[in-house]
Amino acid sequence: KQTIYNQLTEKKRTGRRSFTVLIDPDKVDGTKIDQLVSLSIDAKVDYFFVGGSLVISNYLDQCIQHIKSACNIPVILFPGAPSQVSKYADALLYLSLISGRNPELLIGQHVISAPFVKQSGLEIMPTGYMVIDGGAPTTVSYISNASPIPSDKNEIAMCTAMAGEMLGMKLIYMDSGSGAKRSVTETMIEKVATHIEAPLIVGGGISDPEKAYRNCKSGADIIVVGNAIEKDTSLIKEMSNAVHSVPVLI
Ligand code: 1GP
Repeated sequence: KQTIYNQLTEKKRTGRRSFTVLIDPDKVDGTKIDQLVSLSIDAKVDYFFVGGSLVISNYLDQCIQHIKSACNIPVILFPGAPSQVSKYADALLYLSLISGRNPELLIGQHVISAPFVKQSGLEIMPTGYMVIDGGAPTTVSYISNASPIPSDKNEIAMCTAMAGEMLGMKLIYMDSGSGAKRSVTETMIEKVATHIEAPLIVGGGISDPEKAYRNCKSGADIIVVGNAIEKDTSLIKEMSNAVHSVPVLI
């Protein structure tokens, strides 16, 4: 069986970008999920990320089961905490907050949850998670108790991503935080993308299709959008089309 990671590297090799819809289990009910799923099928969305910095409800398993029963789009966990693991998903972004210096989020929580994560049987994708300053404190920057990378420090971002990759991380995720005022700059994306081989995920504050398109042109392989879609679901199709219209570079 082809793993999701193999699919991602194959897409990267052939220059095809992916569009991902982020679903926060706290913000959706059954009806909303049905609506998002049907729009996402129609828009040819590549993946769902499910999770968030704060998942308050006990609704994660149910939310994922609901998505899985309605479509074949892979569901990838994007956990804000070790408790956000569900065996019903297809894969797990195994995040280490490499932009921060909080040992709990670099390795501590991983040690505590390791047996549980392994037992889940999920495809584990080690991910170097980099929070980039988004102009104002976001939930992730507050909760992580770690400074984000300043938005204009492209070299720091580049060296952090390179170090993460050499430590064995298979994906790099640059995130300016959900609802960020400023999303990651194109110059920073380009700087990071040209120095790593791993697929590059970019998200946080992406609110229009043009931005999604330009991020891909700058080197992002996977674009993640949550907030903007919650406000206007018609953006699912526009964003997905924009990401998929980026010329394939070989
Ligand atoms: C946040 O990258 C995601 O972790 C998505 O952010 O909700 O701002 O689209 P938005």
